[in-house]
Amino acid sequence: MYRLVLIGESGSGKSASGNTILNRQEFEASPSATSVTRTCQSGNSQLGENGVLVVDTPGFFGNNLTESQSRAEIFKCVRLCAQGPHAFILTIQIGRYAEQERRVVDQMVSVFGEITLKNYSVVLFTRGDDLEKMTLQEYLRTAPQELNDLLSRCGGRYHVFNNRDRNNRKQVTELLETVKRMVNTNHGGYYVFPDHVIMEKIVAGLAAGAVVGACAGVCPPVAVGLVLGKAVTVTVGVTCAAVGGGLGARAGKDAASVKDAVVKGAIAGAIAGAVVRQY
Ligand SMILES: Nc1nc2c(ncn2[C@@H]2O[C@H](COP(=O)(O)OP(=O)(O)OP(=O)(O)O)[C@@H](O)[C@H]2O)c(=O)[nH]1
Ligand SMILES: [Mg+2]
Repeated sequence: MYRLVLIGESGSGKSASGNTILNRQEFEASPSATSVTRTCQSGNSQLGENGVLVVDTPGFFGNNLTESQSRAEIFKCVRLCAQGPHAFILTIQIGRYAEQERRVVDQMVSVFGEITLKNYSVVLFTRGDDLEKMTLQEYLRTAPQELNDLLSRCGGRYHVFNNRDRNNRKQVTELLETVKRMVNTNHGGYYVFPDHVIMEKIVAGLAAGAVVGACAGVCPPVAVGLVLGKAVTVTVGVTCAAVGGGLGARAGKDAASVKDAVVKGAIAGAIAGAVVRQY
């Protein structure tokens, strides 16, 4: 089963395109000024020889989530794709390529790396009906160079959907053909987070968890020990650091960023310290 993640600016037609691919009203799509999709959702269908799983995501921008919440949602959606997605479908409205769209691409590269564009992305233009008599090629000749550069960065893979014409199944088959070719080129591979990104978050979570865990576990007993004139062993501190570090590393692995990993690690450490010193 091919696993596809729809990514794009809020209102660019991700949910509508997901519905066109699945040929049913799986995701809510509407002409709202604010973001419609708030959390990642998925739906699948036995399309073609392989079947597809489509993951719809909240818009990177133009939603009411903070950047960190957006990133966390995006990470979650990649995890909805089992081991990782075969393709990122980057939706862009016909007639638009401005600051917002550029930022989506920059953000995508900063979260997933340039390799995502090169090996795992297909640009999907939506509102194909707005082309009227124009072909996509003619439209691209009038489009900004930067948009054409983006298509090159995505290995020249792009398609157009008219989501008002869901019965046009040819547009879907053509998109899936491109996905299939790309997956074959990748020898069946799919996108996985680079190890170093995960490692950085694990280390950040571990360090924060260990330090905060040790402090939370040791500081109150030290204070109490001073008051009561009792000696305090380092065992409590070491145990708290170990448990806090372990929990911090686990929390860090799933965090949206290194900064988030530090916060989550610290919280895990504080809880570990508080619990461990009870025993
Ligand atoms: N005419 C036309 N309208 C479209 C097309 N694709 C999407 N729309 C409309 O554009 C609006 C926004 O589409 P959505 O699919 O909700 O956009 P989204 O990217 O999921 O938006 P968020 O969930 O807010 O991030 C809806 O009213 C869609 O019906 C298209 O190909 N043609
Ligand atoms: Mg949506």
